Amino acid sequence: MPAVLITGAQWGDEGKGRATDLLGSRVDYVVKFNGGNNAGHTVVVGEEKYALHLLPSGILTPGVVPVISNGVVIDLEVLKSELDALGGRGVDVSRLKVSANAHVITAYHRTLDKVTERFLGKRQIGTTGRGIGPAYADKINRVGIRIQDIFDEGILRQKVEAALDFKNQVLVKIYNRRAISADEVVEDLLGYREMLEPMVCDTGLLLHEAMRAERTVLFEAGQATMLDIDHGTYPFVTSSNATAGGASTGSGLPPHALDRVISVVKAYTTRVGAGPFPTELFDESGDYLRTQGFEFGTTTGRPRRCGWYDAPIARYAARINGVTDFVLTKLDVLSGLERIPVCVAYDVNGVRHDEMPVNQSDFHHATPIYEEFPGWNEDISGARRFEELPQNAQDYILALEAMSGSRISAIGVGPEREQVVVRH
Ligand code: 2SA
Ligand code: GDP
Ligand code: MG
Repeated sequence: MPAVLITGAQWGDEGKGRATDLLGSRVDYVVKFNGGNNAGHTVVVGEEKYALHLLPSGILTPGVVPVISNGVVIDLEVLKSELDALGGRGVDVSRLKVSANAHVITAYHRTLDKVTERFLGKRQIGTTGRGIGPAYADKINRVGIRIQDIFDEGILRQKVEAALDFKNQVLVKIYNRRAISADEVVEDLLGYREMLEPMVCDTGLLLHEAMRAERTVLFEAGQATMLDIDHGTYPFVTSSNATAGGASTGSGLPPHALDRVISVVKAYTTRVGAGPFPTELFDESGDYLRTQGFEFGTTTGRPRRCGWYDAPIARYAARINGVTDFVLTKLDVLSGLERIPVCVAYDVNGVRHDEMPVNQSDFHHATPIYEEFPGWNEDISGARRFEELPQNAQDYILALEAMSGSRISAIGVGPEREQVVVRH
């Protein structure tokens, strides 16, 4: 398996960090190609729990080369503190490579993210407040600052001044905030030169050479299909491509490089932030999933919205990403439920939709059509083979597999490394 992608099928937090870690010992490079420190990927290794934001989860596996490629937006303060924290816990972080073409998140992006959300009031997206959207907006607007600019002070100053020109007018005149000083931003960025020096390179070339040498490259997406800027529930999305296509533009490897596309899907559904969510539960079942599954944001600590499994969403993810395998996580969280509803289609104003409606307001008004499956009471966290799962759990998995558009190759039965049932 020379190049493999892992992405989320739903609205994030499906357990991508955990799935990446599962493959860790079989890969040579792990590439983060989109997003930034809005992500929160949790990996549990024995007694140790790691919450990774900007760094790819592969950094935890000895020998793996972690790569932050061109599609990522980097908050250098966060990069430094994550590296220091991991280093302090004995993780070797010296192999990290960072693309010279990745864009940086600066103080003004963080400020703009927060003030814009406040300004939107009831219409807010519910962002993580990390400056992600404003940094990508600058990239697309061609006023972004790239990692390579930090190594040329003259260019850096020019670019920061150009980027702040308009923003300061908006901050002062519209948001009634103080203007941001270009000098302060430049000084701050220059302060990271020494840290960056040994890591920065042409990661596109690095990965190209890795592929030629038949090394295994794993792409780890931040966020998920339904949060993708093009294919998600726009505008309630993040500002990057979290789907398979993003791995190519976000890394510089050609689209045909991918051999296997793994989509991580939770045995139920969660979402943080605003936006449509047809199977969302507002009753005690939702509280049950939140409590049993400990559904709180890894980055912000926000309670996640919870609902039942949505098969049209899984089918959509299978189609958009070209999924070859699903990893179904958190099956153990469903233990103890008498009946488990699964959304098989939607009703939109009396019309049945078997696929995700293309029209966003239809999706906002979609009512799930449920099929119910009998639950199980057994503790399944010790199961390691499919046959060791209770019959009803096996039937639930097979039913999801039949309606989700690809095979389910592994099943998470607990957060720890070995708590998994591998089928293929
Ligand atoms: P942003 O900050 O601009 O990317 O926010 C835009 C939308 O994307 C959602 N988003 C996420 N959804 C799930 N998990 C994410 N990572 C953290 C986690 C989130 C947290 O692992 O739990 O801690 O709150 C993530 N990052 C972005 C976000 O909620 C907005 O809907
Ligand atoms: P990511 O953003 O997709 O990497 O997911 P997060 O780390 O934000 O959230 C997933 C959470 O579920 C983490 O706390 C994981 O430790 C946990 N987790 C992953 N797989 C399983 C599983 O199979 N069972 C249980 N109970 N927890 C899991
Ligand atoms: Mg997460």
